[in-house]
Amino acid sequence: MNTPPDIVRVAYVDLVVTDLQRARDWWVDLIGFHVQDEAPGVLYLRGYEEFVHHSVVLREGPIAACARIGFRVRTDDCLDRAEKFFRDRGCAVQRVAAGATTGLGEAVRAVDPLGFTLEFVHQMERVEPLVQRYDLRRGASINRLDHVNVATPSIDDSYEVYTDLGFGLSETIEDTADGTLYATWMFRKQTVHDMAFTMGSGPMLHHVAFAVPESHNILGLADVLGAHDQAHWIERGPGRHGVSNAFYLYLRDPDGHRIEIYTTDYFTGDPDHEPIRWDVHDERRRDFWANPIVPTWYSGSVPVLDLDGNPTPIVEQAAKETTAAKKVTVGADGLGTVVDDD
Ligand code: 4SX
Ligand code: FE2
Repeated sequence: MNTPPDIVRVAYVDLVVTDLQRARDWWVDLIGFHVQDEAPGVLYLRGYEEFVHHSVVLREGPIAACARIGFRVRTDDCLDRAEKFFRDRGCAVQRVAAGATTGLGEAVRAVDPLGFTLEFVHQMERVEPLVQRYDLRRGASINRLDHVNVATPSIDDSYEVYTDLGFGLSETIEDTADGTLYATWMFRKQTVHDMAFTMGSGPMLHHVAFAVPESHNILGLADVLGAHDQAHWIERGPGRHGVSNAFYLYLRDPDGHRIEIYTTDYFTGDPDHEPIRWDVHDERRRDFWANPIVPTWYSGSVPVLDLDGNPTPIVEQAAKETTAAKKVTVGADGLGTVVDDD
């Protein structure tokens, strides 16, 4: 087996939106992203704790979709390693010249065995630090891209591929009785995750999560959305996750892209770090206060594009976490109740 590329972190997403002005009003004015750069039909955004050109590209196009998920690699050699890693697995691979995306050096694009288009890059343009520009922060006070969560019908396959790519496992949701894996959280940087895999029809993008300084930034955003009569953008939360222990809020943008505002998970960098395994019947797994999860959160995801920019066909999901979980629910009072399957 060849050496995989040394991935530093998930670094950016390239998303298609159907109305760029509408997306700008939402992402920049309401949620609080910083506009680093723009050109006709495209917007480059970052958070206030990011020192490189962008963590989000929004491009205007015909359907809401995820064009690719970007990873920063440690050295230029890692581009060859990425190319070989995916070619050896029979995946479609493309080399892209520096500057193909503003702010990025030479890149390797590959469709992983699950159907997700990934991009690997070493060189990213460094830009002016904004960490202490408190005068510019607004909305949720976005700091940085934290992770990308994708929906796929085979969590087992994603676990295998991303383990080979050098990812560690921080947490799982599984049926401890029959061994079915419903979700995994996997990391390269020393947090709970860079990538999470959620059982669902796929390949599809489930959400993109951004770290903010503290839980009060999340509560503050929810209050501001309420005050502007814009609370309908909230899909789930605010709440405390079981998995990851992070404080969270999920929003859907005007195109249906799901954004998570996320803060204060934990360090995973010790060499003997061990995964935390949640049983799928534990109602605290996704919301530690056992608040019910809205059904749209499990189903709504957006298509991903292949290397030619065409939507990738979707395969139906294999098993339903919600159905498994409904057999026994544990209320906020800690008492278990039996509920019918849906
Ligand atoms: O819903 S979960 O508590 O399982 C969860 C979902 C934990 C961490 C995340 O980032 C997430 O999106
Ligand atoms: Fe998340």
